[in-house]
Amino acid sequence: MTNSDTITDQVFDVESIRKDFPILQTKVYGKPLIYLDNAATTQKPLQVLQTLEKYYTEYNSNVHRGVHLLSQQATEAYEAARKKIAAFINAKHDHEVIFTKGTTNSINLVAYTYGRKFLKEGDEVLISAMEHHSNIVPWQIICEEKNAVLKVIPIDEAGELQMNEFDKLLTPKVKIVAVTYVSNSLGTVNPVREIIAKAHALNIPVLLDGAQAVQHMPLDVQELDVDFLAFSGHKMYGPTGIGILYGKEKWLNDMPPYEGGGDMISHVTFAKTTYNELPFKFEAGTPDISGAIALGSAVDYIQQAGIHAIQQWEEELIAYAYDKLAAIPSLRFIGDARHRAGAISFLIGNIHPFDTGEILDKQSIAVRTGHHCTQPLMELFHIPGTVRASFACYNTKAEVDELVRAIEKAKRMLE
Ligand code: C6P
Repeated sequence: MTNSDTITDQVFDVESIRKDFPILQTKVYGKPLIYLDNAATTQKPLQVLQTLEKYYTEYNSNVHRGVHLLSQQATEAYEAARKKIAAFINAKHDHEVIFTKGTTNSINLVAYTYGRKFLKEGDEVLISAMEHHSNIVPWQIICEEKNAVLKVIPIDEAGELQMNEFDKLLTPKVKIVAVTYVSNSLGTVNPVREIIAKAHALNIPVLLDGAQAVQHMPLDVQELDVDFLAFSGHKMYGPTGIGILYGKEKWLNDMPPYEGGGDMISHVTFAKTTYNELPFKFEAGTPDISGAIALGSAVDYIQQAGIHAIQQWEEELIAYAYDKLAAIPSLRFIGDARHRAGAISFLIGNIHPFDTGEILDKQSIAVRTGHHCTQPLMELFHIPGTVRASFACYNTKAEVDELVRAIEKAKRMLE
């Protein structure tokens, strides 16, 4: 089954999903935890935790190295996880899926290797005003090194990309477009199909930051025809320390290696080294073996729940939350895009987001406050940060009601 399969009859039973996440039974300050910081990292289901435990208790061993049984088992499980992830995003080849440490690491890999090979003085890299620092800073570093220019697609008040400005900025000088699929701060879902089609019309590759997309909606890299996709395991019910770079075979073959070391070589002499084939060329050193295998379990978990069913449930939940939050006097949303997913950002009157966050915390509600690693975006809105509630498949409408009640209490205390 791939992501693009339409599942119309899958029932989403949030109460039974919740039973899979032991941490949701935790009490914070004596009250049940309400976890609404899922854009930062999601909680992990038992299935993922058990995979980690099984690996370390039953077949912990290094991959691609030993002839002994345990090493073979570890290698098989590691490569099976790659296959699952390739199927999940519908990659044409398994070797287009590179295990990395996470989204940040994946984007740095592309910035350094693609950038080193293809950027020249005066070339441009096009990003957007709503990027996470992880999709700004690596490009700044390589642009500085290459005397290339970083250009930024502006956004409007609603937090949507100004596509007419994108059209003007997209010239043959641009050597790569790197944009987020879903904004972690605003929840905006960007028109990535249009961006990719327009960039490809000029033979410009596109990197999508999928950190806030893959856990919320079906994503098919062949259908999108995207050149690179970066995402993190820990935001999609998997462990921290593991992530994915998908890249089209053609680009990955053309790019030089990122890090040198074990596993990424074909043959080493002091005079010259030849490199391993894909995907190993980009996986130097002992990888996060348990993390990769457990990410495979997280993908199984999402597939079993059904990504379409998850999307449908989260859309219903977010629409419910918007309606309820909109009814709170003096609450204003930061970002009001027509197409949104995952996160809702807001401010209450003149109350500093940290103060709201602290009072919510004392009522056992975990939200994130601050700039969310999107400082340039916060500057555009002339705000120090936002309060952000971000959702996962295990959240409920009752939790949204609790959030609303807690915000009203915060208002009474602070306004
Ligand atoms: N955003 C948030 O609370 P890493 O840290 O490498 O797993 O992911 C970085 C990253 C890149 N792009 C986007 C769109 C992201 O949202 C993130 C992580 C978290 O919003 C932590 S700052």
